[in-house]
Amino acid sequence: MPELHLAYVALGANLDDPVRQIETARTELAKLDATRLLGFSSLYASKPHGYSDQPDYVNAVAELETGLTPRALLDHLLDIERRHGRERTFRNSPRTLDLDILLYDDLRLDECGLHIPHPRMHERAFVLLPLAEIAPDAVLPGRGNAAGALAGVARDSVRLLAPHSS
Ligand code: ROI
Repeated sequence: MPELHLAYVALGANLDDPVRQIETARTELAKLDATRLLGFSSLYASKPHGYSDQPDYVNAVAELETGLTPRALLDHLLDIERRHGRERTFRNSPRTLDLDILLYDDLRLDECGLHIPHPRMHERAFVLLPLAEIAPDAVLPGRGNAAGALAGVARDSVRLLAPHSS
C-alpha cells in the first residue's frame, strides 16, 4: 500500500458549459489512480479575477486522498485539463478547465510548475469559500486555517450557484 496523502484541488471553468466541465472533472478526479474523492464542495459562480474581460467562472474544490506524489498528481490534472480542450493562450485567459493543487498534507514545495500551497490561494475568495465549506480547518501552511483566511478576503464577487450534492 502506498502512503496516503490528503490533497485539495481547485476547479475553475468559464468556457463551453462551465458547470458541465466541473461536473465531468469531478467524475474524472474520482477515477484517478490510487486516489479516492473524499469530498466535493458546492459550485460557486465568481467574477473573473485578474483579467476582467471574460465570462464569469464556476469554481469548486475537491478533497482527495491519494497515493500519488505531488508531481504525479499534477501530471494527471494536466491530462484532465487537456481532455477538456484547455488551451493556454495568455496569462489569466478564459479556460474550459483549470485544476490547481491547493494543498498536499502540510507540504511546502516550490519546483518548476509545482507550487504548494498554491501561492495565491489565500487571497482568492473563489478558492477559500469552497475550501472552507468542505474543510474549514484545513491549514494553509504559514497562514492559519481556511476559515480564518476566508475571513480576511472580500467575498462579494462569489455566490453560491448549486449547493453541494453527494
Ligand atoms: N477568476 C475566477 N473568478 N475564478 C477562477 O477560477 C480564476 N482562475 C484564474 C484567473 C484567470 C486568475 N481568474 C479566475 O486562473
